[in-house]
Order: sequence, then C-alpha cells, then structure tokens
Amino acid sequence: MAKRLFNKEFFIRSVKYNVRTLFRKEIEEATEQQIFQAVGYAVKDAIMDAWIATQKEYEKSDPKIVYYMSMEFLMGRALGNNLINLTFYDEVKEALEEIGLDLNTIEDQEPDAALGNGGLGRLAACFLDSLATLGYAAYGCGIRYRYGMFKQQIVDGYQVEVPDMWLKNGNPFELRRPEYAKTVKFGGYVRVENRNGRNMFIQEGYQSVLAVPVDLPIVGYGNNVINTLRIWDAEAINSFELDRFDKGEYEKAVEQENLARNLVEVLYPNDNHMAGKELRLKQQYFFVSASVQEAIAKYKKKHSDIRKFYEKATFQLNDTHPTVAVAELMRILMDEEGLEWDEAWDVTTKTCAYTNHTIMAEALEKWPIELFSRLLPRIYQIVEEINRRFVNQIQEQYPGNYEKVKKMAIIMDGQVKMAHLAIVAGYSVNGVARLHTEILKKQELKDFYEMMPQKFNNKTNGITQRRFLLHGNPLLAKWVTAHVGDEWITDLPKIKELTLYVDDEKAQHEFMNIKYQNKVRLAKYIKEHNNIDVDPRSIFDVQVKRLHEYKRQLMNILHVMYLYNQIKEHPDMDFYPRTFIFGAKAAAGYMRAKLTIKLINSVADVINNDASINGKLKVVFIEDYRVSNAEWIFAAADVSEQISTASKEASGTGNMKFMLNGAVTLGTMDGANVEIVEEVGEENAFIFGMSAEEVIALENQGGYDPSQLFNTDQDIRHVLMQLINGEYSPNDPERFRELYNALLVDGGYNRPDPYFILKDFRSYAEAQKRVEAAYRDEKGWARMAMLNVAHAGKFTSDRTIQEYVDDIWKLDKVTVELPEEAK
Ligand code: CBF
Repeated sequence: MAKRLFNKEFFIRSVKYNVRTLFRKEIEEATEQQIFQAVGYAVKDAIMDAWIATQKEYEKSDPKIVYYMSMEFLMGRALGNNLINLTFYDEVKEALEEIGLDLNTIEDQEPDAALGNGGLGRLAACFLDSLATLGYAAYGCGIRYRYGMFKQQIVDGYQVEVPDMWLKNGNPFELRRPEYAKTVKFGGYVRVENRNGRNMFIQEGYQSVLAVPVDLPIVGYGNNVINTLRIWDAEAINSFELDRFDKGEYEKAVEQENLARNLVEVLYPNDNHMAGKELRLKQQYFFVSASVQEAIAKYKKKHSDIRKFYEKATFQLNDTHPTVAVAELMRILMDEEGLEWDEAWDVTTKTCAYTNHTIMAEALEKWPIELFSRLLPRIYQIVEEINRRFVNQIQEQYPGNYEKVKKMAIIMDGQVKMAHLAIVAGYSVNGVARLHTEILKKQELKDFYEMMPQKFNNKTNGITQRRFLLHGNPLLAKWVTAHVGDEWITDLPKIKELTLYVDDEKAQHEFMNIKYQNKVRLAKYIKEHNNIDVDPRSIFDVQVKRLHEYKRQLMNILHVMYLYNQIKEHPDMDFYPRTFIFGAKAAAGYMRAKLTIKLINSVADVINNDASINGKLKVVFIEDYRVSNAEWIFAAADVSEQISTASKEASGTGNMKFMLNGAVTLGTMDGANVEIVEEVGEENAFIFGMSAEEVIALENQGGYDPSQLFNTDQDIRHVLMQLINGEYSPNDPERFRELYNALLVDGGYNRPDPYFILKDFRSYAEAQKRVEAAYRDEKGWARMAMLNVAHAGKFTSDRTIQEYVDDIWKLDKVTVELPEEAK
C-alpha cells in the first residue's frame, strides 16, 4: 500500500499555530481538550487536499454514487481512525512526542460521535470506511443530532441517562456547507391545480425548515480517497418573524425556530424497538428529503435526462427508517421534474434498495395514517397510490385471496407499513446474515418472497479491521503483520496464513502474552472506573452489546449466580478463576432491561466483596459501553458471549470483532454465529442451546412451560428463588420479582420465558464447563484463539461492501491521484 509522505515539521507547526489562533495560547498553556482541537484541525488540514482531489475526480469521472441513508452512524472517535487510514498514525505519535504530547491522551479527549444505538449504526460506520478504502463513490446521509446516544452512569447499581453533549467543544473535523442547504416542508394541505391538462399538486399552508449539510470526511485507507458523511442540521428559514411578534403572536413568531431546534435535538435511544413518535417521523422525512433533493441536484449538474437517474445514483435504505425516500423521490420526479407516474415509478424502483436488520416484531415500523397524512400530506397521497396499484397486483396474481391483501398491503388497519413500502418499491431486499435472510424468506416475509423472489438476497455483515484490530489492538496488529505481512489491512482473508503458526509454541506464547497485556490494560481501566481489582490471569468472559431480553444478559447473570452458589456449596471444588464482564445500555423506557442492569450490579456487589471465595469469581459492569472503550474490551476478551435466543439476532457484529481479536465464541446457532462456526470449525467454538428451527417450532406451539424445570432442577430453582428472597436485594426482596415473573409467569407475548432462558440454561452451563476445561489447556486454548483470528477473514466489511457493489449497486472503482504540490 502506497504510503503518503508525512511532513513532520509542517505538522508540528500547524498544531502550534492552531493552538495560538484558536485559543490565543502557547502549547504549554493549553488544556488537553484544546490540544485535541488543535491536533484535530491539523489532521483535517492534512485530509483536505485528498478530500478536494476526491471530489474533483468524482466530478471528472462521474461514477455512480451510492447514497447510504441511515438514521444512525455510530462513528466513535475520528482522530485515531483518520490517522490510521491516512497511514500517519506512528509518525504523528512521534511528532507529538517531540513536543511533549502524548497521542493516546489526546485521543482520549475526543468525545465519541455516538449518532447511533448499536449494531445497525456501527455497521453503517464500518461500511463507510470500506467504501472509501475500496474506492467507491459514496455519501453517508444522516442527521447531525445535537445529542447523540445518552451517556450511561451507574448510580447505586441503576442506569441513569445523561445527555451526550458531544458538540459542546466543537468538532474539528466537520465542515458546514450552508451553500447546499435545502428546504423541507411539513404539514399543510395539497391543492390540485390543472395546468395545461396536467394536474399539479401544490402543498400549501405548510411549515418549513432549512436543512443545512454538515460534512465529515471518511478517509479511505492509504488511497487518497476521502468520501463524505453528510449529516443534516436544521435551521429556521426566517428565524424570528418580527411582524408576528409585534402583533403579540409570540408563539407563532418562534415556531419555526422551535421546529428546527427540536428536529435534530436528539437521537431516539431505541435499539430494535420502534419509538412511534411524531418527531421521529419528522426526523426521518427531514434528512431523507434533504438527501434526495441533494442527490437529484448533483445528478442534474451533469445530466439532462432525469429518467436515467438510477444509472448514476442508488439509495440504500438502512432498515425501514429512511423508507419515505421512496415517496419523496416519486414526488420530486413527478411534481418537480414533470414525469408521469409510470416513468417516475420506473426510476424509483431502479434506485431504492432496502436492508432488513431484524425480525423483532416491536422493531417493525408502522405509522398511523392520521399522523402520517397530517405531517406529510403529499407523501401520503403518493403512498396511497403505490398501495392501490400494489393491491391490484396482488389481486391479479392471487384472485380472491383477501388474506394475501391483508397480510401484504402497505396501508392496512389504519397504518402505513414501512417495510412493505420498502419491499414493493425496492429493487433489492437483503438480510444481514445467511440464517436471517432464510428466516425472512421462509417466515417473516414469506408472502413477499413468493411474489418477488428475485429481489431477495443475503449480505452477511462485516466489520472494519482497520478500527477493530489495527487501531484497537496495536500489539496484536503488529504481531500479525510480523507473521503474515500487512496485506490483511486491506485484504483480511490474508490473515489466514496465521494457521501456519497455530501449533508453533513460540507463536502461541507470544500470542497469549499479547492477550495478557491487553487484559492488563483493561484491568487498569476497570480499576480506574469501577474500583474493582480483577486478575488478568482469570478467564475474561465478556458480553457487551445493547441490553435486550432476546440477547439474554439475564441468562448470563443467572449462570454467574449459579456458579457462585456452586463455589459456596463446594468451597474446595476445582474452579478456574473467572471474570464476567458486562457492558450494555438499556433504552430509557425499557424497564425490564434496566432492572437486569441493576441485578448484574447487585450480584457484582455481593460476589466481589465476598472474601471467602478468594477472588475466584468477579463480576464487572462497565459503565457507558461505547465504541471507544469497546476497542479495548474486544482486545482483552477470552470468551465472546453471543447467547441470543436462536433466530432473534439478525447477525451481530460484536461477535466478529471478538473473533478478530482472538476471543472464542460461546454462543447459540444464531445470526452470523452460524457462519463464524462454519469458518473456524465447531471444535473451535462453544455452541449450545436450541436451534432457530426449534425455537420457531416451539413459538408456533405457543411456547413451553418452564415451571417443569423450576420444579425438577434444583439449581435453577435455587437461582430463581434468589431473585425473590432478597439474596441480592436485602433491603427490598421484591425488587427483582419482575424478572422472576417474566421467567415463570408472563414475560411478554402472553407466555412465560419467551426467550427460552430456562430452557437453554443447562445447555449453557454445560458449554461454560467446556470453556473452563479448554482454558486450562494453555496450548490448546492459544491454538483455538489463534485459529479464530486466522479465520476471521470473511467478516471484513470490505467483503460485505464488495458484495453489495457486485450484486446490488453496480458501482465502478475510482482512483484518486493527489496533485504534485500536495504529495
Ligand atoms: O445489521 C446490523 C445489526 O443491526 C441490529 O443491531 C439492529 O438494530 N436491527 C441487529 O440487531 C443486529 O443483529 C445486526 O447485526
């Protein structure tokens, strides 16, 4: 990979200059935050030439562009990642050391750009990294939320949500582009006017808001390609209507300003769950309308025939959240560009493609027609017409079958079903792991699959190795490069050559030593943040992800309670020391999830303070799990807990990050775990529990009766009783009754234990035993962990993106040359 030249003197001068001009200080006087800002601006400067060159190249070669539309981009920190991809990281570190600054400390000053909830948003961020690295023209289109994902504080064991003021010190990497602002209209009514025999639809009496783009650079690895993440900010068009104020209409005078402020105020912190709020729909239309307008404006700069728009642009809808894009594109094509319905539909259905990320019923977006039509009157008319035509099509294909209409219509029972709209208007519908796509085809979207099988395809998720190995785990990254060369950075399957070393004792030793050092690094973090001493020689067993019942953190902590009972009952039993590490945010209104966090912390309190068990067991809940601390956590893990109820986790991507960092999967045959096991071999993972087919079959029978297990299995009974006898809540024995009831009485869907925690418990405990036994065999474990790294090649997002390009988007690669003076 060609390395760009780095001019150390120039960089140092630039940092010093920035400190002076931004803060009127010399470097010695500046705060750490100010230094971060100064370094950030210097790095943005270093990016600028390539950013301009990339835009020029795109203008010249006019490639097809993918617009990746997403409500969420969970970017994390930019500084370190940008340096890594510029291939300047070590040079900048050295340069800063020369002037007495430490890059790691500076990196720590940067707040995470947490414009996402979890997997879906982080996937979008990995995709942008891969698109730039592979040299494809792409825009990420999203929202510049003023407050991102909330900061989590743990107070007395409970989660407390604190606003995430990520922009409070400014963001050195962003670029505001008011010259490309767009107007977005809400509400009012549609007046129809006949002009020269053609009906014109004119929206009147609306409220409008200005969408102002703010661009962030997306640096490709070592290739001069800088793509753009365009996040839209909102501004009032007439910020303050003085005449209205003079007339005493104070509220009306500030209405526009309020609309703008509220629109982009905050990210809804719901993962796999629909918020159903009016403001959320407004947010969706806001960024989608602005992005579609922008895409069309860009196209029209070079092309006159709007009927061929799809040859130069494609919209990937990241879940159903941006699905209004379908109707917005139809609106612009018909009402502004003058196309007839059929022509506009032809363009739209060749432009939009949809990714489904979940089968969880509560995540499927449905909007009441009253709300939808009031907020987006013209868009609603268009959706109604799409629905009318689609229902006709169903009736033609399945005459007299009203069940089909009921199941598949876009508008039904007073609701607009966004997934149906996305499928009907999209030219591609993809799931995110093989198993998930099969479930979509055979179960959740069966009727659609039968009617339009050609649209369905699978794109197993991936992750970027540049952030999650090269940046997050420098020790391992260097070691891998020393053994197999550095091509893995842009060609991850090359990492397979590590298999040559898995039986080499020296390599095993080095590998385990690196893991140990990473465990020491995490242990220090835990000591600083949790004031808990953990032993880096113990097994680090980690479950970090959003808190959701289907992900079964509750099963994990019940098992910890069971192990603790075992140690207490048999103090002399042979037990390999274990550290169970959790990290998870719960949606603010998700009470059972929040109670699970409290339970984990309560169990941690008891176990960590019980001197009688000699530190054999430790439990840690890492506060505010996010991208930046995740990088350290993956690097330090021995065991990767991927224990969702089979069929429920569409893919998972944490599972891939752990694997790449040499943690062994303890999991169910769910989501991408299936493919991980396929790559690494079942003997190099710990698989347990019901299969997806078994789960679905049992669900279709209405569930099962866990009281049988409660009555016959003493260990299970014991831990369940501890939920209600005050063992972990002596001041309030009833505190965890809700969790007990969910398992034994009703946990939702009118049944006990809907996520089969107790049903899978024994099998899970048995798999945990196998983990312990395997870990005792040091060489065997090293081999297994190394094999996981070696077989992670498939799970790079570079592979996923190449598949999207080949099968869906059909983009051409672009190469960017820097002008001589910038080299
Ligand atoms: O596809 C990316 C991820 O998306 C989710 O996080 C989501 O929000 N629907 C899924 O839950 C994950 O399984 C999936 O990996």
